[in-house]
Amino acid sequence: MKVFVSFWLPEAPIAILRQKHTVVMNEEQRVLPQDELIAGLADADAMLCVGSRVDKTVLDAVGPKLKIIANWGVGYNNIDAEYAATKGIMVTNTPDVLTETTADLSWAILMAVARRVVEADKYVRAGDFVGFKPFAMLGADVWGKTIGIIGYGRIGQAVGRRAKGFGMRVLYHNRKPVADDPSGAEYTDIDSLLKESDFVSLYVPLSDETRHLIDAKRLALMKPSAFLVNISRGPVVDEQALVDALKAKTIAGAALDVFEKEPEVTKELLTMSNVVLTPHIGSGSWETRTNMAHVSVKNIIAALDGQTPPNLVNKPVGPRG
Ligand code: 8YV
Repeated sequence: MKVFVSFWLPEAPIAILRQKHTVVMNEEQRVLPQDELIAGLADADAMLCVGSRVDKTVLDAVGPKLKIIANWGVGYNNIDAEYAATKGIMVTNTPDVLTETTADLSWAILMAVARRVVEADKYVRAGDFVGFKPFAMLGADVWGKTIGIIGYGRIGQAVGRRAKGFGMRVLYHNRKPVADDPSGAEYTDIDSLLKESDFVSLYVPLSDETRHLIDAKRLALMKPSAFLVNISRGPVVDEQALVDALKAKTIAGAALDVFEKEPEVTKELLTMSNVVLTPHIGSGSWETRTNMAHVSVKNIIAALDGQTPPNLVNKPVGPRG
């Protein structure tokens, strides 16, 4: 059967697909425009979706054989999974494999903004380090502070576990309190979390409910000494409201791996030294991004063998193709 892969992926997982199926892969390092995506899907039985937007228009145009869209990523807001279900198309994602790697980057950018690592690196490279200055380039302590984690799923909890190593108090907000949570994290409402935390860190999926969850009103609840970390999805934060809060110094800084209009970044952020910016690399280690492809491949093979794929996220109506 034909599997369409929308962006180049490493050979090891793709070789497994090739043992049973014909793989047609976009070999270029570019996200395909909609017309090329539709053309690639015309006679495909499966799609391995890497960063492509699969909306109603694409789903209305796909060929009759398409059974599964295996998203390479845990977040699948790029795919209209509910609409796909009405057409009998399965949608899967890649949970678990990327949890720890994403939690690591979250800490990397949190520490970087608190301790001014990026600024300090620039300072040394510019030749400005001409003598030790005890009170230059000072940052904020991380250890012993309070971190507020919004979205306490797999990644949020992995971040919470790491916080314990820094002797921090961990607050979290989630749709529901997590049962049997061994970490000692405290469940709180979102506004109390914003008021009490020194670091506010976001791990919610993007939905109508979470779009602009962090808006001007909520930013205003944060302490002037607090930092915001976003590694979830850009539109969870009202980026202009964040710029305004940073300019007004009502918060101390931000570390962002995702952006509201990605890959566009609000210009003012680029000039702010109390902001650390990374290009959506939360899961970005070679091992993890390869393992994500292995998970997508497993889901496709199961679906094409007539089984329920392990990471199904929608409820397709009846079989297809
Ligand atoms: C992916 C991610 O790289 O898994 C996710 O949700 O954000 C990343 O790991 C991204 O989704 C690819 O578009």
